[in-house]
Amino acid sequence: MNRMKCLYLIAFAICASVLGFNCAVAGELADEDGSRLWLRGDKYNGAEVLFRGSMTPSIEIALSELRGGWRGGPVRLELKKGGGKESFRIFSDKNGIKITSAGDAGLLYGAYHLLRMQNTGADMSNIDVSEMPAFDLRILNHWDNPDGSIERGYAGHSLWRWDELPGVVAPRYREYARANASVGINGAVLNNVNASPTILTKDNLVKVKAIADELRPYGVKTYISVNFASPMVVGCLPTADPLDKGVGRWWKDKVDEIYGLIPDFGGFLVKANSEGQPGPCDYGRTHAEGANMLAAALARHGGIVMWRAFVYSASDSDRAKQASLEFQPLDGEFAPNVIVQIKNGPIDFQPREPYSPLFTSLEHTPTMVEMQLTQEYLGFSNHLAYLAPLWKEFFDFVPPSSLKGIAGVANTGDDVNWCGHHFGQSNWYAFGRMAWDPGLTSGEVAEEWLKQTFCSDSAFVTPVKGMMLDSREAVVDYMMPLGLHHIFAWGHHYGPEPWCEVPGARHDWLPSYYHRADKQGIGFDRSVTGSNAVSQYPDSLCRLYGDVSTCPEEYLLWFHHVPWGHKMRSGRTLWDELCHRYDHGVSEARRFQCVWDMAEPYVDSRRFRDVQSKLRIQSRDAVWWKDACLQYFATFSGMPISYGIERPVHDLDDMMKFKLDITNEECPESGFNK
Ligand code: GCV
Repeated sequence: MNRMKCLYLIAFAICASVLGFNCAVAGELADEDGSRLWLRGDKYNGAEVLFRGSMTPSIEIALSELRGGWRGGPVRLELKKGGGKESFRIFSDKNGIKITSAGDAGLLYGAYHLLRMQNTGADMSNIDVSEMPAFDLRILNHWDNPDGSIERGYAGHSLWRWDELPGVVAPRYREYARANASVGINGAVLNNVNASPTILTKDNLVKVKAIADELRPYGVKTYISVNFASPMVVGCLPTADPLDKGVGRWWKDKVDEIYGLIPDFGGFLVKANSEGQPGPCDYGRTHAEGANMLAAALARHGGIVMWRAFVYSASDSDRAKQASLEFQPLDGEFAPNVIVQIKNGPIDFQPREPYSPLFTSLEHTPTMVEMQLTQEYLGFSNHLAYLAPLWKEFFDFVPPSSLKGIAGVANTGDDVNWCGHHFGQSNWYAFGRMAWDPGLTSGEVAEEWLKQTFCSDSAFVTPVKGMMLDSREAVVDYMMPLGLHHIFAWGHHYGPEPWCEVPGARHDWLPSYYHRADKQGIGFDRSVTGSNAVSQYPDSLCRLYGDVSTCPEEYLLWFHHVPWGHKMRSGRTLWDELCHRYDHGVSEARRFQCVWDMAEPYVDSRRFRDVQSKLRIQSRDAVWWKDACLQYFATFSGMPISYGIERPVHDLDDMMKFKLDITNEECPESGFNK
């Protein structure tokens, strides 16, 4: 191909994408079910794509993706020495575009990056882009059970069809791997952290191998969660004591067996001595002793242990302090291939939490953060909550460079659109993009996702992106504003039950433990005169959070028990501010409905209607939250619901009697809806 023709084709590709040719005129859009995610580029099959060198399955995929999707001039892929195996450079020279990397994974990521630039209308004149991932470990954690259910999964059943494997290997495994690779996710923990020991039986390991074989060409490593008592349950040993020689040997043999099947196996994720799971503390051993025993078995093969710090034994009356109290004294005691995996906040994936102080107090221990994509506490797959702003908020406190990796509890299932809500896909997408480059803004990522998933017309992208960016804050406002947390219903984490009392239940599983509303005020006093959780933060934050007059209002009721009449920055009393925040959350949910309705000309009618009906549920749920919380808290404040806001439409008594009939693995069709 001559140079002019090549430049012409590049120019055509740029113009076409800038003009947003993937948006048809209103009325001409064919229905889509969302199964193609953000990878909707139509097959073109005309691109000249060259590679010279030893072919690998990943490079074959890179070539085929480019041949199918690239609409510009020739592209050459080249392996070169030096640099990270996942890093890449894309640049243009007189022969067209070149992608170079030291590894085949890097070439694959480079191919997806080039396609993303094309499909989002990026400026590709004089292209010269060098990219390297911020974290080595960019892993999805699936809480999938052997019976096909998913703990806190709201998008159908598990992707993994354990009953059919290894004989039948579903095509969705590759589609899943492809989606991950396209955003740079390089690992998947296949099973629930509440792990069944049976994952380690020979029969099941062969199934794990079958999945690993599908994920590998896309650069996605396979990991599994293991149950600490496996030597007893699977190996019939009398103990699982990590210092017992027989136990160590059992794990070593098991690990050897795994690597015999899966030579590039990633390692184990472990939830130990947490919520009833077995662990080293059952034998008087520490978390470090438990983790290091597994690490020794894995180290010879280059495997790692991701050891979760999600523990809350009653070492202190404040649950928010317990993980730090248990793990901080172990700082420096973990083997080099152990990474302590810490949830972003000190409690449990609430709509808003301050960061977990373990991130700044573990100075000699590799750590990784665990985020939750599945919306266990943010309206399941019914509510639109774009989570990138939540993750960015975390990175404002915990620099990515201080972390080894990032894990996301997956929101995928076997629903046709993967995530239950079309906009749930944006969290999967954003997780991958931010794990690669946490410096991207939430808006940049939302825009990329919208352009590829729906349409690039700015009349669509600008308002819908605005809605996404405001969505998480709206959820905070209508569920738990000003630092309130964990006031969910007992049987599920979907709707409000701030009044919930269950005789004999752990106090720290009940909403009243968290909101502490009484006649004087509301909120959990974690200041120095309260539980003193503030002291777990560095001095400057300890002072900031510990003083009611300087504490950021978004964390106010997290750190303080505040009188109802307390003057807020707005000039309102705390009670009035609470009323206004709840009301604002409701009006935001309603505004999102308007934004979406106006987007109708740009979206196929199937996906338009799907999202429209979810937004209706979200608005109704927002009113439910507002009416329930405000009327219940009014019984303590003794104050009327601020007159400037919408009046309650539900009776407190009705809401208190209402029980949503769902299990933890279902997404309800609606909430309280009288
Ligand atoms: C996998 C919360 C969830 C549990 C989850 C646990 C964890 O408690 O409600 O379903 O269990 O966190 O992260 O281990």
